[in-house]
Amino acid sequence: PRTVLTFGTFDVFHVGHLNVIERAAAMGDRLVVGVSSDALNERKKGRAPVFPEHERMAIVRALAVVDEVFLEESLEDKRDYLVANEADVLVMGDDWKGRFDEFNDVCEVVYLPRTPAISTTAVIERISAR
Ligand code: C2G
Repeated sequence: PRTVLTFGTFDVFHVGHLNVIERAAAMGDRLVVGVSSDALNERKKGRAPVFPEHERMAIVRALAVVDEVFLEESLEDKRDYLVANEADVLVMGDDWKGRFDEFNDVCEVVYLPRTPAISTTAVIERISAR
């Protein structure tokens, strides 16, 4: 079976997240999703996600196309995550274009176009403007 791996924070889950996950699933037989931990987000973005990691993982795990979910605790461990999950393909949105090309030796690396005009930040702004 062809295993696809994708990563993300998936905070305030929206249709842009769904689109990338569904397209990733369509590229193989088994989809594994690494959900970024709260601590990783705090280090990377200087703030915690709106929803805590166990809630973000529960939402992603409940999607029909998702087979397995794990907590992504460090960006530096990406190679280990790919190998441990026996990934054949790494799929990311094209905001990450080129950033994971170094993993081409362990799997295929594919960047999919982002869904336009939606983001967690835009959703938060829309809600605060009400
Ligand atoms: N995404 C998308 N279209 C949008 C918004 C997001 O296709 N309008 C995709 C991103 O490109 C990414 C996935 O949805 O592939 C998750 O996005 P984020 O939750 O913003 O993930 P990020 O914080 O970039 O975490 O190891 C990498 C990190 O875990 C990625």
